[in-house]
Amino acid sequence: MAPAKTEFVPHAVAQHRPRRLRRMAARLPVYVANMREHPQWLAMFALGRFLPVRQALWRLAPEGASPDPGGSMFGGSTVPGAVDTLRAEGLFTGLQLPAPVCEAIRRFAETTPCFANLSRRVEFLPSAHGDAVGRLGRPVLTGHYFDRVETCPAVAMIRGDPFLHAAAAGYLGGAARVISTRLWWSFPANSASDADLNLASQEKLHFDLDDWRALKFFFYLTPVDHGGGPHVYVRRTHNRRVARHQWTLMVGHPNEEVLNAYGPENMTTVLGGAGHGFAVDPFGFHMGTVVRTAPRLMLEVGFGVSSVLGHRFHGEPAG
Ligand SMILES: O=C(O)CCC(=O)C(=O)O
Repeated sequence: MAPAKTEFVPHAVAQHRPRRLRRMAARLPVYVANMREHPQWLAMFALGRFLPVRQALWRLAPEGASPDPGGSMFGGSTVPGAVDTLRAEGLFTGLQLPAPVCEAIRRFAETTPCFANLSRRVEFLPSAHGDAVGRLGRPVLTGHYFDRVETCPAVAMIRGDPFLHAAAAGYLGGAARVISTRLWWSFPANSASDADLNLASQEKLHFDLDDWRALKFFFYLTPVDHGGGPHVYVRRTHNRRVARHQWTLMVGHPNEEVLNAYGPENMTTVLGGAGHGFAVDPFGFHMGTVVRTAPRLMLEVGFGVSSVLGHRFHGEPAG
């Protein structure tokens, strides 16, 4: 199994209020679309950031059965162990994809065009990243597959894996269901602007408000070291929240402010070889980081508890 190292890395990217407002403005079309399609989303978006509300709903959640499932591709981890770690830390590392499954997704991604910077305007093969930058005229930090991921059988196998479903039911309760499947590249970028970083969710600590309760499984399909754009998670922030991070419309907050509030010792950088998987409660503060070396290929399988909220199932923003 590829070792998952966790360690503290300082991130001193200061954010200022006008930038935060710009970030919010950039997300506005998605918020409006969510509200139109699913008016219930507004209640979750407005109230889901308040810890007492979340905790009350958590207490009311139906128990989920979480026996250790047979037939999983993930040996070596027990469901109760994963659920206990998630409850305590908000982060569980230590899953490993079988090499052929990891290879199959990587081959799919290398031979299927992806879309630049979350927009369908420019599509390109990952080997032609430089060409995409030229066509777009600005840095291309990410390449998403959106619904094209549905044509990759190995992704469907992971999404259906009994371990993921049992761990999600154990953590979220009986209503747990898949609410997202995303596959994307993060590419090296030396001159990314603040707006580029915001769009790519890189270098900016934030929490997600996808559902009243949610859980995301991430898998690195390429090896990720310090230069490879590792995921960063601030442990225990899934159930701790200072008032300032509840009484605000912002989901992103300056990195230094978050570290001061919750302790730099809780900031964890997830490193791992190809196939390394981990689970996070995305209400905890987290972020991607800029890739400095080789492109990172990442798979996300997200679980939530509501069937009626406006989920962007493949990560595509509202048009
Ligand atoms: O790219 C990553 O590691 C993190 C992605 C992220 O922040 C998110 O899914 O909200």
